[in-house]
Amino acid sequence: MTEADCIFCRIAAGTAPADELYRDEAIIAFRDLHPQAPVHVLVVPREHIPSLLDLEPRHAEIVGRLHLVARSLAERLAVADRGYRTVFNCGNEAGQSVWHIHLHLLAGRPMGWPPW
Ligand code: DGP
Repeated sequence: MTEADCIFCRIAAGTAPADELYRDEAIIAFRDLHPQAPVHVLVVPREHIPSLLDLEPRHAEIVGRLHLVARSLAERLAVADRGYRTVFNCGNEAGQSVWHIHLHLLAGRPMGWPPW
């Protein structure tokens, strides 16, 4: 998969559509196309990092910032007080289907545990 083929790179570049909620120089966030909860947002680094297995020490700040953006969106979308879940899926058995890391922000319904 090249960056030109990556749907999240295309959304970040503005060449594919998305219901965008946040954008800065390093991060974008947009609503998931197949929402699994009333609020389901993907928080995505603009850099093409295929999976958590590809993280390097230099990514420490951006990974931290993904969580700060998720928290800020949870507050903006008025779900922070009730509770929300953040998830990275890594690899096939975890259900990763888009090979560009993304933090799921899910909220708006009770969440079970463990996830299936
Ligand atoms: P994961 O399975 O963890 O790799 O999550 C990928 C998510 O991305 C999945 O919930 C569906 C979503 N998704 C896939 N393609 C698109 C797209 O083109 N636009 C948007 N907004 N979401 C997408």
